[in-house]
Amino acid sequence: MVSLVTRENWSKRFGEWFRNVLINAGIMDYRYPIKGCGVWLPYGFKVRRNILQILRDLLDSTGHEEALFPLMIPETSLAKESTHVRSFEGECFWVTQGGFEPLKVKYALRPTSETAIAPMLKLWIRSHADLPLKLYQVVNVFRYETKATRPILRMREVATFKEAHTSHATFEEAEAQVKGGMEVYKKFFDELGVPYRISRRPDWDKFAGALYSVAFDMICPDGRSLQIGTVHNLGQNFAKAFNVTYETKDGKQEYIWQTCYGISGRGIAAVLIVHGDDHGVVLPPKIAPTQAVIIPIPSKEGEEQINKTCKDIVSKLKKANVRVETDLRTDLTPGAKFYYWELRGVPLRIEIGPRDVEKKEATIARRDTSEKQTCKMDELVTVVQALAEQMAKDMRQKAWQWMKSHVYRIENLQETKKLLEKRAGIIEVFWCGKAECGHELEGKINARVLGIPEDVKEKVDGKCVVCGQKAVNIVRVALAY
Ligand code: A5A
Ligand code: ZN
Repeated sequence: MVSLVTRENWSKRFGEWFRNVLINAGIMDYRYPIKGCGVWLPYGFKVRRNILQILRDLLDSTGHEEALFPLMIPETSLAKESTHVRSFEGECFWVTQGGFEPLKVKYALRPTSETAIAPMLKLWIRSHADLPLKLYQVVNVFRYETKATRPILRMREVATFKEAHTSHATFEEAEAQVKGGMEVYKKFFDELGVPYRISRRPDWDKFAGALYSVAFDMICPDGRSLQIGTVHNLGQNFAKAFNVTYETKDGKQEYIWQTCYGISGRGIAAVLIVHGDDHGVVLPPKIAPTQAVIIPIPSKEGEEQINKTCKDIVSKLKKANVRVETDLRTDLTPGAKFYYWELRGVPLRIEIGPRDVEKKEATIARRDTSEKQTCKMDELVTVVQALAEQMAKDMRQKAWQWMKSHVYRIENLQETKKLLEKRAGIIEVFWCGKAECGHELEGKINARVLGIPEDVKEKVDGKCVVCGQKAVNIVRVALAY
């Protein structure tokens, strides 16, 4: 057991908190003998599965279909789109040998799958009737990250990578799909109570091969931003590189228009990070593998009665589809059990002691607020369900409030720099829109341009913080992970 970071100020030592909580709560063991690879532990795997289910449901219900493409991409395919290959070739793990035999064409372990999919689209798409085609897969991708790797947040084997790839007949349809992808991601993060800002990345930071990229960023407890999802309009770049065309209604050949959007394990990490506290993770009830844990408070006389009561409660809650478990371990004190389940973020704890049995009551504690209440045994199911719902709402609201209090609108560079040094969060400044000013801005404040707001549209009336000329945009900056 690795010790948790001190209970005060975990936000200042967030990296350490995160690493420790992952292993202590049984989510990921990062001690695998390859840098940037980790093991999803059984409990973490259950959380992961529940979170992915939300994403799958959202995609399935909006016309996407799940598929599975091969892990390896021949270099000849990867190299077809020139911007894409330039950005990714240095980030690939390459397979160069089969057994002892050198391969004639080396294979990349997919860093992302545009170039695995495009040659197949060419076989499948013939006419406008085949469009739109909206596919997604949940796979592992590999990126030879040179920045410091971090568990889940920056992996070399990104073990959880949901990528959607869509093909359309027109630019307008692809544009609409970009909005559609953003809607899916908004719903996904809202369901998890993860607050975000959506920004259109500057041209110099867009996905390699895209017309433009839109990103969801969250703010970590240490004030740094973390990109948790991206939506890209690929235009016809890959279609042209792979010669993927379709026959239009009036019999002409036209290149397809494409979009893609991805969420990685960071989407899971985000939940752990925004809701976590000094005691461990706090899971929204919807994704908690165990939603309520029953802990008997032992007493010599009443033991039989207590165990019977626990069993009754379990069967009642199970009937109501609550994922419930009783902790009957005899080698742990109730206090040690509280600690154990708190660390793992179980939303509700139900304590049953002799007094509760006597009074036909149960004591329920909420993980997020530590509030305790008693309720009549015959109202338990209703109370548990209501508490779970309330908890999800409160967690979402608290997280959004925290994030909003870490977004600033500032009109000069000095103050922006000062705030960033204090790791205050995301700063919005006025920008003339010129790339030179953008780069200069990044240099001067030693931070990253996240891009222009895609979520809030407002009239811009101000001066560029770099050159002083009339601003055309608000631009967001932050210390970014
Ligand atoms: N094909 C598109 C969707 C794509 O690959 N986009 S992306 O490069 O932006 O990756 C999608 C998301 O994966 C990013 O927004 C980021 O949140 C996450 N991601 C990227 N590299 C990662 C890494 N090394 N470890 C964990 N997550 C990563
Ligand atoms: Zn300027």
